[in-house]
Amino acid sequence: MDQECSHKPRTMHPLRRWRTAKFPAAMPVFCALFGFSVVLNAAAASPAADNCSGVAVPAPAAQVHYSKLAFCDDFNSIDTIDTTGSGQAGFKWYTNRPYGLGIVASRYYSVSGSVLSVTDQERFQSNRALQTMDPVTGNGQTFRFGYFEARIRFNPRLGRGNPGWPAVWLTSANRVLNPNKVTYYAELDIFEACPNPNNPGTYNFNGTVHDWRPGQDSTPSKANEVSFYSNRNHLQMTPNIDWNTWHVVAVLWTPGRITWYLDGRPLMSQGYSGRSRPDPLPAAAPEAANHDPQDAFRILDSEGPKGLELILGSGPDWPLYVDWIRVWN
Ligand SMILES: [Ca+2]
Repeated sequence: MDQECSHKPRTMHPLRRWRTAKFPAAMPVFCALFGFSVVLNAAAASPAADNCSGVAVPAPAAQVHYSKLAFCDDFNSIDTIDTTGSGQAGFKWYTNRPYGLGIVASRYYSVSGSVLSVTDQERFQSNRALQTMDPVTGNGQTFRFGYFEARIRFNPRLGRGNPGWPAVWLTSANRVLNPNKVTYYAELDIFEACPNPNNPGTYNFNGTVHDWRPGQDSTPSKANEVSFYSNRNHLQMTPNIDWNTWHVVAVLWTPGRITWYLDGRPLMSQGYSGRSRPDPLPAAAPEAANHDPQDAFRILDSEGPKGLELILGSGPDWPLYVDWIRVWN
């Protein structure tokens, strides 16, 4: 199921423990330069260019009455980013990262022409550059349910051999704030660029929900290892999509159901419930084989008091460009 995406390094990395949050062991997820800054600075001041106010509720959100714009960044200023890693309240994005990753240096992200660019440092760490919650202070915004949408683009040619990949995703705030205590948590990947092995240079749409649990192995070295379930239809072939042009990737998350969208078109959906098995059934990592999938993914809805934080990231020297990002609930 997952072998279509085989970008993942095969060797075990010393930082794997925290990386499992993004690089599931058995899920080789895998899966431009903006030259108008002067013009767009002016454009950004006009109401027509404001992608955070007066915006019509997108249809998938309207259908479930998620009509409140709970979060939005049009990236007209760097001021929404906590560039110093202060952790103070009032920012939309935080640069201090959890799991000992430290602060992402400012050269790995920028805002220009109403567009955010994010990469990762040369020694790849994670597809995690900016997040909506500071991992130390807990300040910032987190989410439970909603319609999450981001207008993005990236240059597929830069992905060759790259250890990372453009990613728009959410993970447990509880886990981030208490990494040594929380071993059962959820991750919801809105979009990950997954290379198409049959057509190098093209990227597929990878959207996944993870149910992370303590491993079954009781040996000390694996005591904290997590198992996971992932929906079986997480990878959607999008060979004709030119990722150099803008596309809107999105997820609608309602209690018991997640549906992924590309440019307003539903791609796939995952249902879950405590009363019946998830539909479709989850795929399991080998170490998760003994878990009963009946309750898989329910952790998503019952995640701690804060829910999930939203994260943007990519690989080294492989910018993910984000025009805007919104959350409706
Ligand atoms: Ca913008």
